[in-house]
Amino acid sequence: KRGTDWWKSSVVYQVYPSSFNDSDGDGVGDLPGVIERLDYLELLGVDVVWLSPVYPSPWDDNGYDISDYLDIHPMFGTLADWDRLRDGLHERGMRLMMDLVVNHTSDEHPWFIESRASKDSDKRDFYFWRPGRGGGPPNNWGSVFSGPAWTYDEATGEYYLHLFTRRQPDLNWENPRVRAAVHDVARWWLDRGADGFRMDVINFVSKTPELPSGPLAATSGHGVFTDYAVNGPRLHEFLHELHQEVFAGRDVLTVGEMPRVGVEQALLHTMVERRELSMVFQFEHVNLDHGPGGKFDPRPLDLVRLKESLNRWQAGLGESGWNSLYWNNHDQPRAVSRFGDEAHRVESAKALATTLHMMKGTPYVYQGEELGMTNAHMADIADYRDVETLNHHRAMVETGRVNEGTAMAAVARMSRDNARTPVQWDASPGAGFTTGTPWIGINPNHTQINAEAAVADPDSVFHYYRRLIALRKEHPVIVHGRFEPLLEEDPAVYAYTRTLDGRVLLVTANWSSDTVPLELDPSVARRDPVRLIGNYPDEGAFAPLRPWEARVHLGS
Ligand code: TEU
Repeated sequence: KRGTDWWKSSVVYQVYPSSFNDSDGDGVGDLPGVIERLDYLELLGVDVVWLSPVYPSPWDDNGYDISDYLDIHPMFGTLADWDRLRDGLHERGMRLMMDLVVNHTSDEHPWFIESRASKDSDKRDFYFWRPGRGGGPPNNWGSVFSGPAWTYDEATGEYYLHLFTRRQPDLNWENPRVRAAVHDVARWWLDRGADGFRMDVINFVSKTPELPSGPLAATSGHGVFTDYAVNGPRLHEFLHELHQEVFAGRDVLTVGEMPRVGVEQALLHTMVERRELSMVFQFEHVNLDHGPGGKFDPRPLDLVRLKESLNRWQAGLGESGWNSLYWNNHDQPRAVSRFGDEAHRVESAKALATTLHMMKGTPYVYQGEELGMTNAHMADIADYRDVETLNHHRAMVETGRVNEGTAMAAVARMSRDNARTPVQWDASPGAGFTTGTPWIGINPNHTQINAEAAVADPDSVFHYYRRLIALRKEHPVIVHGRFEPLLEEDPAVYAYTRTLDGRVLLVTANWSSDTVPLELDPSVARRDPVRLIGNYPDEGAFAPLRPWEARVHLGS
């Protein structure tokens, strides 16, 4: 459906290519491997595939450090393979969204190589170069991945800024030539047939020009850059310019990844008349279980706080903005382990999916989430690959701030590698992912949890996702209905309604392993509610909810 807001009734599936499917036995997933699984994705019923970076990269941050925006990393294949993937998706009526990582490049990108070569380089102000201050960095900012956010470069005696690793220098978007270069990259992929972009930490691209030091972080000893390098003064201007220069007149889906964005800003970013983005990824709900020390200082999740947050986003963007909806991605632990309960794995995976997919917004399914894949539970730091995990583990243990056991428990619970173990296609030794040695360990539970078993089992998490996704196409109330929360203070039940043209969708889910009463007046579902989907035998809309029971009823 060209020209309409097709992305409002779409479901997006995220492929993290190095862990998705390896076609040539080198232990790393690749583009031909994705093409091999297009029938599986079509069966699931997803509409868009978001492909995490597949560009040439030295792989310091698993491809989020790009050295050539206009090619394919040889380990993934070639541009001809990309064209075949694009055609394979389009033939199936599906779309392909690329990952645009333009807050920073790799330090091996030609732009940075030229920039660092000399102070008079033509590309010098493509990046943030500053003299030191008092024998140290220009300000006190710390990197997201631990350590300082500045690295001294001997060759020209100045420091350069990197909010992530030192091999991910930040691009200077104050420079109109940088913005024009980014526009050219985006246009190139759209002209080649891409259908949109997920835009990496795109709310980091406007910084306060003076780059002032920030308040000290709780544990790192470095300053926090959030006040000066996130949601900065020219962000709306830069995004509107990008829209007008590249997206205007095209039928594209754009989603801006925005750590620390609030509802008010997200509304401004997603109101269609402001011509910025289709939607954003916000992070409030995936930061609720972070302690003062951040993600590796985890705390138990409180459902009432989760409901308050997500319900506020539903209310805030519901009428004139648009929400993305996600529990998982390649940066987050697996939802069934983090928000659900592995002791009730299948029921809780279905309950989490029901809670999310019936909300107002565009749902995102992360590879393996539709199988109820769990965290990896790797107990040895040598099994981890993620630079964020390894850096923070080192920072915790080397400083003695945290004992080894506590550090490993935090890593096992929160590491991004939990989402990056290979997709479990079958019960064979290589899980149907590879015939070689995988770049990261395969979860031993692939013998039970795998796509082959799931597709064959009508009661699997997979077929439940397939039916949830199909409901979105069948019932306009799911896409357009007004969201209204219920039982906000209930510690175990997530409940809400969606209302459109006299029809009411009642969604209830028990986020606990106890059977709990459902204290709702039957009038909330109008008359004769009919169950559309549920993960237990149907005992009616208002019967007590069994452990991790979820239900969707439609009344009118
Ligand atoms: O992530 C942004 C980001 O800050 C995440 O790293 C996440 O918030 C962090 O893991 C929380 O501890 C994007 C990409 O999704 C991520 O994979 C990259 O590592 C990062 O940017 C740098 O490109």
